[in-house]
Amino acid sequence: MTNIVQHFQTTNETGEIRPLKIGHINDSFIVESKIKGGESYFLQKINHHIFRNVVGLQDNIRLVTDHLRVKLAAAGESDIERKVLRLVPTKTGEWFYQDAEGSYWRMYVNIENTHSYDVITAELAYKAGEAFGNFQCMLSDISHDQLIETIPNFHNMEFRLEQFREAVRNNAVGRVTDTQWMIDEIEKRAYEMCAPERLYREGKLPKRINHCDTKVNNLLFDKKDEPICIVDMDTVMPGFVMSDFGDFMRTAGNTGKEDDIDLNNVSFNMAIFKSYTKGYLESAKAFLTPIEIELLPFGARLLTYMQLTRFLADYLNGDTYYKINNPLHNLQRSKAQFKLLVSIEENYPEMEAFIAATI
Ligand code: GN1
Ligand code: MG
Repeated sequence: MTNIVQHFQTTNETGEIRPLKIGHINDSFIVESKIKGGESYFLQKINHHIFRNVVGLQDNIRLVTDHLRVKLAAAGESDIERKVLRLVPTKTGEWFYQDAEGSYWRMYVNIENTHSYDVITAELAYKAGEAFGNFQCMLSDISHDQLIETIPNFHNMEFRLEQFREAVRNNAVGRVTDTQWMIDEIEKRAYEMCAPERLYREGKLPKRINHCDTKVNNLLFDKKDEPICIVDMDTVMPGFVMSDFGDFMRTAGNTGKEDDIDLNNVSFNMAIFKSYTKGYLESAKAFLTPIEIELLPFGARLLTYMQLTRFLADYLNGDTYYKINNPLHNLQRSKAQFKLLVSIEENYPEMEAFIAATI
């Protein structure tokens, strides 16, 4: 591993290299400095079977992080190096390094003395809402053609359903019979869940630059529990704002874990929804259209449904996409997402009423 690190423009001698157990796609490591107090780094092996255009991916990240730095400076913010990720170039001036085996590596400066949450309080959810609203706001003037879709059609529900149906048709590892009940539940909701794509085609719903992976733990907090930096920029691309809103709800609003074995733990937490929505609308209301605000609760349903569809498709395909801990992991994830979806559906009228009363 030191072998890899030496190709990057680090400012100090490399100390310990620790693997991190985060994410379902890339492999991540912390590279400590040998000398105490020196800069540490966040090293990642990019899964290039999933992110096929690594050059485009890294260009996106560079463009977005540079843009955020300019925006924060213009707003008079201090401590900008802790508020935006900084890519470390290789010694030959590139934004990634490809090793002899063909693997792609990238490095960021590690933002120290920060933490993230898998479970969050309502108070922190309010701050998180403001932070993600600001993030979208700062990116709103990047023109869409400057960014590539690092994974084409990433949050396109029609496309995800096509992939899902193909997985059902192929039945590659014979898992369809046992999961037919969940396949039916997905199909029952399929037409409704594609409504945003139809609204987009009709010109009624815009796309904006989104983060597209707003899991609660992709927001770093500082020692005072203030949001400091949004991380994991792999999927920043145009999409519906309800997607980012919805993915935060799917993760932070879940009283259980994404892959909880005990489904009794899984339900939707309305207090988190209310606080996050308040914070988010405070920073995002100025640029959102009425239909975008109205559809925010739909986003919570959509992203949970989409994740269910993606996990189950992967289970049916024989676990080719997400990292798994055990052979039933994707099934377990699917069941937990389905339970959450049902709970969101039960709370949906109250969510809509809350939005209507807030605006
Ligand atoms: C993947 O690897 P990670 O945790 O950043 C996935 C997201 C899913 C998420 C589910 C590129 O994100 O879309 O929502 O797992 N990322 C990709 O936890 O597919
Ligand atoms: Mg991610």
